[in-house]
Formats: sequence, structure tokens, C-alpha cells
Amino acid sequence: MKITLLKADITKTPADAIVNAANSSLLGGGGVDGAIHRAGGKAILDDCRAIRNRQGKCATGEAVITTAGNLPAKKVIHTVGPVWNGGTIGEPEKLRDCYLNSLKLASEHGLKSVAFPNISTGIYGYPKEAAAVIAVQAVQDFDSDVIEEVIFVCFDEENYLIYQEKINA
Ligand code: AR6
Repeated sequence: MKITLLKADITKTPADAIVNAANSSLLGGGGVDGAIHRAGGKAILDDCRAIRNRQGKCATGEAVITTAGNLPAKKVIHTVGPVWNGGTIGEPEKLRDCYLNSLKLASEHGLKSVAFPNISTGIYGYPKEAAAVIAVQAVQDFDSDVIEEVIFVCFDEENYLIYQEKINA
């Protein structure tokens, strides 16, 4: 599986699936979540509502899949990252689960390229360096015959420089 690093807006990334750093309500929010719903349009929210009606909220570390609406991607995978609370209440495991469960869902849907934002490192306050180590490790550990490329899409320069170092380590 090839790993690519971009400094970009994930809503403009033409991957088969883009991953959203959502919250458990699945009904939108700020940060990358807000950007994805704005750019993708109402169809994404409609799908999220249908999932809510079916299964209720999305637990931390879990992932669900919807249409990508007007985005260049085929699908959006919504995953709920952990809120950073000092790191002693399972945040690292939950963050790893976000990456693994998103990749599993992409694989099950035959999606060959998956773009990830830096989950939890914005509003949820996860330290960027530690989050990058977990993200890169999870992707490297994931075995798939389906997924050919994982793209880490960094929005800020700090994350971009951290990922450059971790991917090449
Ligand atoms: N493209 C790529 N990355 C982006 C974009 C974009 N357009 N916009 C922001 N980022 P955050 P979280 C980066 O706060 O920490 C929402 O309200 C940003 O620089 O979006 O998981 C949800 O509804 C950062 O590196 O997500 C939840 O309530 C990364 O995306 C909560 O925020 C994640 O920052 C989730 O918080």
C-alpha cells in the first residue's frame, strides 16, 4: 500500500474515499467536518441522518460510510476521534481504531484510495506528534488486497512537517 502526503484541503482531494473527523452525533460541526458538509452538500447529511435513525450515535473509534455528494470522492467515511484528555483513558487505542475501522470500511466497499485528515488534532486537542505516530503505524499495520493508496492530507504546516518525518522514518 502506497502512502502519499499532501498539504491540501481534503474536500478537493480526488480519492475514492475521504475520511471525516466527525463527532458522535454525525450531524456536522466545525473544522474539517464543517468543510466536508459545506462542500459535499445536503446529500451527506441526509445519509448521516438515516444512519442515526438506524443505529443511533456513532461511538468513538467507530466509522460509518455515506455518499460524497458533490465532492470529487466516491464516498465519505465518518469516524469519531477521541477528545484528548491527557492520554490515560484510552485515547491512543481509540485513535488507532479510527484509522483501522475506516480502512476496513473502505476495503469492504472496494475503495482503492483513502484520504485521511489529521483526526482529533484540531478541536479535540490530541497532540499532533503523538497522533501522527499512531496514524502512520495503523496504516502500515493494515493489510488489504483492495486499498492501493492512503493519502494523509495535512491542512496546517506543523502537521505536514511532522508527517513528513514519520512517514520517512
Ligand atoms: N482539509 C483537511 N484538513 C482540515 C480541513 C480541511 N478542509 N479543515 C481542518 N482540517 P478538526 P477534530 C484539519 O478540528 O480535532 C468538529 O466540530 C485541522 O487542521 O476538524 O477531530 C467535529 O464535528 C486538523 O489538523 O477535528 C467534532 O466535533 C484536523 O483537520 C470535532 O470538530 C482535525 O481537526 C472533531 O475534532
